[in-house]
Amino acid sequence: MSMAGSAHAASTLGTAAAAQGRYFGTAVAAGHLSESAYASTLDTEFNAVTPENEMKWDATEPSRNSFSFASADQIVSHAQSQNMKIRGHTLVWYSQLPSWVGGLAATDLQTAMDNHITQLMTHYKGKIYAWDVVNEAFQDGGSGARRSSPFQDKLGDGYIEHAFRTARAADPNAKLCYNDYNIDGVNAKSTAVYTMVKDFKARGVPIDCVGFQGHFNSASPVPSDYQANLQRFADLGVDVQITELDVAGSGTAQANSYATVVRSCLAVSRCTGITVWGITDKYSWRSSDTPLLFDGNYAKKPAYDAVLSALGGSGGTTSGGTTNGGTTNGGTTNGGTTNGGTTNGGTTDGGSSGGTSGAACSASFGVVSSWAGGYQVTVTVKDTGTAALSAWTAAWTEPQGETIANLWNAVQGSAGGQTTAHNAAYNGTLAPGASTTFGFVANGTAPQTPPAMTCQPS
Ligand code: 9MR
Repeated sequence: MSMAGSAHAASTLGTAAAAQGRYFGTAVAAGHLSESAYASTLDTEFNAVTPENEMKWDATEPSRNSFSFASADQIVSHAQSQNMKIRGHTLVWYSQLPSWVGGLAATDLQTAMDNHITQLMTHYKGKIYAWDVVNEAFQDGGSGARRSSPFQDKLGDGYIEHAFRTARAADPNAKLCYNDYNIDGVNAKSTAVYTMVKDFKARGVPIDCVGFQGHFNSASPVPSDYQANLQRFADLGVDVQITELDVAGSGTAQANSYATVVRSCLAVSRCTGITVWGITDKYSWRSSDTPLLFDGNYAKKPAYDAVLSALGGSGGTTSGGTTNGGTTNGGTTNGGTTNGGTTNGGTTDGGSSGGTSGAACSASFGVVSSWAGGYQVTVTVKDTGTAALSAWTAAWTEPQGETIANLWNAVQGSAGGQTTAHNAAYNGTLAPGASTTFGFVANGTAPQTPPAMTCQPS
């Protein structure tokens, strides 16, 4: 594709995040969608949504086996019409739980929990990017213990993994997340969650992601080990997402906290996206803290500019910022799991294709999307030998003058004047014939002919 003029950075949160292979979402309340400023800010700036309350148990199954989806459906169809990702929030949570659930005896409670998960996930099957399967199951403070709830108290620790297994069966294509607050830094609570996720991964319990809510204020600021904490979870082989971000405050301090969160997410290749917990301060769950990116009149705050700039975009309040800067990828990409929309691609085998004796692999390059000044690539690495691989390194030559802005699901390096990508801790192992992917965003022009890529099984 040709694009006249100089390269423009993306000028909305969603397009800027997409250029980094991420989504930028917001919590949405169905009741506000009819307000034009609310809907237009949503549609212009964001490319993902989370229903703020409409998918919770009290909203969707107020009495047993009687499901009401109207409000959540409204958000889902709005999001779909705008090509937005949808996070499902939430299936199993101690709060906003109708009293009939707490009144059930253990066996019946298990049946009701399974039914609730299955009914919701079936109703929205194929439409949800990620579900918060279990929310806030751990206690605050230093104990690392599970929080008391009807589920915990009657079903025991095993209810969480049971919920995840039930969820996987109901919609195998949705990412399954555990979501919590006060787990943003390394602390006793986050370590308890970490230990659970590690155990799930070791035992094959299906879990794909951890949601870090990110409700910050002066008593609970963005921790200094925020990025390191996200990374330690990512290193377990799960995606991480910032799911309910808001920062009490105003001005530069608030802006800097937001920027730190965005930069930390971008620095962690498996951090697939950020969701703020509302659009405008006037509808925030803690409105008096003015914690969001738009004020009560939908004016962009300094925090908005800081986020856009940290995402690599430009054109916030200072420069008008209403044009789209030539971005063409419409915000449908995401880090590490991109598929579809490949405009060109090619494979160059490191060995030869199909069943080379011993260890061998290939790397194939596919452009997922491109915009003025940048493009996103997914590389598929395949074990083309007869032996299993425990590591791989892909190598290619970046076109002169181009740089990689961000690379995920592999570790970037260089050797012999080429760019290299070595497997991450969690995707080095490949059986013969199996493949995995990594991705990157480059500053430059998407090549018409894919560059030659080599792959070494080490
Ligand atoms: O923002 C939500 C607010 O409108 C509800 O009244 C509240 C009730 O519990 O839940 C808020 O959302 C919560 C989210 O579902 C889970 N993490 C904490 C959020 C803020 O309380």
